[in-house]
Amino acid sequence: MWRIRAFEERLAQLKRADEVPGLIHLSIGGEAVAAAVCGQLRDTDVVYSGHRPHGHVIAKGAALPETMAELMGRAGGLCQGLGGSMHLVDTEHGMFGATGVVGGSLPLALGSALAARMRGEDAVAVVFFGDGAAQSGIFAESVNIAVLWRLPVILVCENNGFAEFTPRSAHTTVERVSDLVAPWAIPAATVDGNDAEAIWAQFGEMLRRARDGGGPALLEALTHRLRGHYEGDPDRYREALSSEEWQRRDPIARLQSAALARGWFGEDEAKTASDDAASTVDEAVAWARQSPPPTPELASSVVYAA
Ligand SMILES: Cc1ncc(C[n+]2csc(CCOP(=O)(O)OP(=O)(O)O)c2C)c(N)n1
Ligand SMILES: [Mg+2]
Repeated sequence: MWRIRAFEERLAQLKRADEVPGLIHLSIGGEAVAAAVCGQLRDTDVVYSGHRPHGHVIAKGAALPETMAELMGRAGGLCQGLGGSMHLVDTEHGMFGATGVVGGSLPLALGSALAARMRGEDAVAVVFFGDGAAQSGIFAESVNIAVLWRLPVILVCENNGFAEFTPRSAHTTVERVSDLVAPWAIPAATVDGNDAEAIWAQFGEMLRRARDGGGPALLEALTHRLRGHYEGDPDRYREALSSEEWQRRDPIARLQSAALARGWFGEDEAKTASDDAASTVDEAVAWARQSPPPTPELASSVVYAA
């Protein structure tokens, strides 16, 4: 969570300095979901994401230098600089893809789950999507097939209450995304998405079940995006959180104080770990900056024309 936070805070600065091309959507405030879900997965488990993918990619184990280089459009990036923020892929660590097509990853995760089943492997596929994506038709179609074929796939909805600039109440009268799967009677739960331990426990149960052939599940994590929809969004459509409220909700501060209270680590170790996260990000930026942009030859080598 520290690494994701440090990475994205740095990314916001780089965006303002015009060192990062294209739109970027940050997950600052929602790190607990990525960490508590991906922290329980193996490299052979597959993850899909959407347009807010950085936390998922980092939590799934992608190297920070290559991830940063991809965001900066450099040839050393995860996708040789040809993808950028919304197309981060790292198959070595089971990060099979992000997409700017809202809801577009849902059926892809079903495909990976089906592939694992056909190969006789116990791998599980996980797809992260937003409350807005849950409003697309492909959501219901995907749940239907996942249940019908009892696929090892877990749908993780990060419900931050907004789709771009529109609150959920303007899209639907159904408050909880977890209620949307009621007709299929699969395990579905809503948890506090800023409580890493609660997510860990709930997701862990769903993961064990899916790995053992129990089929799909849906986890809804209620969270909050601290930044605008995209970096540069004037964010005038919602009230800003007070700093006290943010302190109360901040998933990192919450887990850290729980960990300190239980003696998992001391203040000094916490400070060292958070400083280490910041210096790892500094190194990633330095590495990305020395990586050249993709050549026209590279770009044309990956274009297919019939
Ligand atoms: C198919 C499709 N329709 C519309 C858009 C425009 N769009 C980009 S982000 C977004 C909102 C997504 O909301 P949500 O799924 O809740 O994710 P969040 O941004 O809140 O993380 C929309 C509608 C898109 N990218 N793709
Ligand atoms: Mg949303």
